[in-house]
Amino acid sequence: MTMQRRKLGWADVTPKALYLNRRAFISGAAGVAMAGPALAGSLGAAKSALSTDAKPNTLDEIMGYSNYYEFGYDKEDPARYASALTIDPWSVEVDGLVERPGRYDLAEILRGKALEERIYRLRCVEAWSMVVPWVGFELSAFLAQVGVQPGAKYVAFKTLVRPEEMRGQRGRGLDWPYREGLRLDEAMHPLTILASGLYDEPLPKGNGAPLRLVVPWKYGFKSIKAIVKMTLTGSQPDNTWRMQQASEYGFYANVNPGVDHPRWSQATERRIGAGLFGNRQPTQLFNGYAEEVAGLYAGMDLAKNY
Ligand SMILES: Nc1nc2c(c(=O)[nH]1)N[C@H]1C(S)=C(S)[C@@H](COP(=O)(O)O)O[C@H]1N2
Ligand SMILES: [Mo]
Repeated sequence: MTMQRRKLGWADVTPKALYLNRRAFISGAAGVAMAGPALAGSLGAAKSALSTDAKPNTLDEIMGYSNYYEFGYDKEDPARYASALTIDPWSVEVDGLVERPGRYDLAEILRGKALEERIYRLRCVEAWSMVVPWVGFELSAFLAQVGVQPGAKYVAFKTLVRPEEMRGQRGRGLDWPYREGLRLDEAMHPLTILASGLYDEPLPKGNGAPLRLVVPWKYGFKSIKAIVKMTLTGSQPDNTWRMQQASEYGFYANVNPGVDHPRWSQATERRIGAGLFGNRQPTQLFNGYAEEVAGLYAGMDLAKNY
């Protein structure tokens, strides 16, 4: 994005799965691939009608081409370096306009939540895309657990800061912690999930373990990883890429083929893993979820509120 220091090259076009030490970031994934239904997966997530029927990218494609600046700027960095992260114990601090503020440990957050497989399209603002079979639960279920007060209009999220384990945080880089936010109605939408799994296994560290946001109709940067804090607030929170370059990255970040990034077109996208040629496809308004979410933005100027 803004921080990118080089032009797109072959490294961007060819996911470097062969470079990756799969054992470093996947536990048991090979078993999933080979075992078939009887042994597949460990989470037993229910299928969801909200999943796309598009074919998911492979685990290697998903893990081998990723943005997670806490581990570096390169697409391969999360797969190379995220194994250094400790994710147990983990808790999320919840404050602001909530009935039950406090520190919720991961077990408390997951307790009683029906895990579902949500196969979603993911569209990065950089104009590449994937299809990802996440496992998670609706953010609205967690918001019900903490109790949203009437004055709350937004949810703000923060990622862990731990430079000892997140090598990308040692230099200057972004203004840590990575921050994101949603309007409350966006946060409550059934498509918006907290993901704790991928391919029916616990979420890999490089994908934002143990808990990340997924908002499939928005550019990928909204889907914040490794969440440690949520704040319910009355005013629009900061978000990292908007703070970095507000003329290029907004708060809403709804996928929109008709609103170009100042430096590139958003009309088409490159599907990771689709091969080198003929792999550009038209970008869909709201990433194909217009039927579900367009109503949230009725009357809004989408070019102004990018
Ligand atoms: N904490 C944190 N969350 C993050 C990012 C990041 O750098 N740090 N990158 C974002 C961007 S730009 C994208 S495209 C998605 C990528 O998610 P994926 O690894 O599942 O493809 O994560 C988003 N969430
Ligand atoms: Mo992105």
